[in-house]
Amino acid sequence: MYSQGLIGADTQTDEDETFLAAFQKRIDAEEKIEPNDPMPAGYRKTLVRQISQHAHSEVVGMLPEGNWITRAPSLKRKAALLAKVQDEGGHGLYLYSAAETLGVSRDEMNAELLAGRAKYSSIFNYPTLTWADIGAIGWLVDGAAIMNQIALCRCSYGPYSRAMIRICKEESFHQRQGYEIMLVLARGTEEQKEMAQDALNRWWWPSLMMFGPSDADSAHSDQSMKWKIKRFSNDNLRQKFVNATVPQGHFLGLEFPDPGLKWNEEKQGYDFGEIDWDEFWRVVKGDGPMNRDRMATRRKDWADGEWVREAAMAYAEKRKARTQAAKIAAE
Ligand code: BYC
Repeated sequence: MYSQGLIGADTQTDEDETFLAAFQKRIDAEEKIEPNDPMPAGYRKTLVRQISQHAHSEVVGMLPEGNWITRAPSLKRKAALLAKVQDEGGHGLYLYSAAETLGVSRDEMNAELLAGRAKYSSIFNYPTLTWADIGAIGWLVDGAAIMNQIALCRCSYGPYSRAMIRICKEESFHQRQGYEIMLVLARGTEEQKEMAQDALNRWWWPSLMMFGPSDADSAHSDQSMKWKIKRFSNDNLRQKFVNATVPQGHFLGLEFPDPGLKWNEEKQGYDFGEIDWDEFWRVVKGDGPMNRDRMATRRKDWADGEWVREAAMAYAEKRKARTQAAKIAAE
């Protein structure tokens, strides 16, 4: 995917047993790995893959909600949604910067996305049909994101873990604004309550899919947990999310679209039905309801933004020349 040259020509080979053992010792001792530290090629590659996918998810994730900025039901709602979508753009930037510390350029990551080779979260390939979807995204999608990202705050790679700490603070606000939208709708007219229920029906299963394939089918989990990039398995985080979210839905007076959902006293958690994994993989492979639309929008936005990039570069070059001239004059 990314050229080896860019992802660390200096990296030790994974066959160097002594090096691998010493590296694992640092991980086991909970030391943070920093950009200039030696690291196995596989560790670097896994981080570039995960962090760049995460950054792309934030940026593509602006699209379903951006769809409602002009139609938010009040000025207050519009301002909050605008701020949330801007935060997501900011999260993308922190994450691209964290990935850049591993030797891959932002242009290269972006090219991978626009070429359709890089993944982003499956959740953003579903449409936002009503205002209640904005509530459901905040409550469920940001709720799922936080569950996953709180664990990533303790990721062994320093720049990623530090970016996650900042991002999680903002995600908490996003989750609350979403839940509050749902609360208002659920306590509103019959029609508003139906809208809230319909949004939950459509977003529940895709939100559970955000955590990735089941542990048995997760290609990367074992190694990522050994390197403490991931702290919990996909199924473990999914279960924590279900346990935290179901009581919140019941408080809203809404029904979950899963007849298999029930409290299990023995495991002190909820049992839930089987995820439609065919749907998950279809969406991940590009055949979800909105995949083509999302990519077409990203490509158009990138092309439309060319003059902004050119102007920014011209300004930066002019400033650099002016600073240099002032320096020479002062000598
Ligand atoms: N969608 O071995 P696995 C947000 C891929 S955005 C698409 O378990 P891993 C927000 C996976 O990449 C939230 N693809 O992988 C923004 C792998 O494919 P590759 C985004 C998925 O990496 C705006 C393959 O399936 N959060 O917060 O160990 C508004 C096998 O999976 C998905 C992050 O990105 C999926 N759902 O675990 C609101 C968190 N799941 O790479 C909110 C950071 C799996 O081999 N990422 N795949 O081609 C992670 O924590 C992990 O990458 C995952 C997957 C848990 C997602």
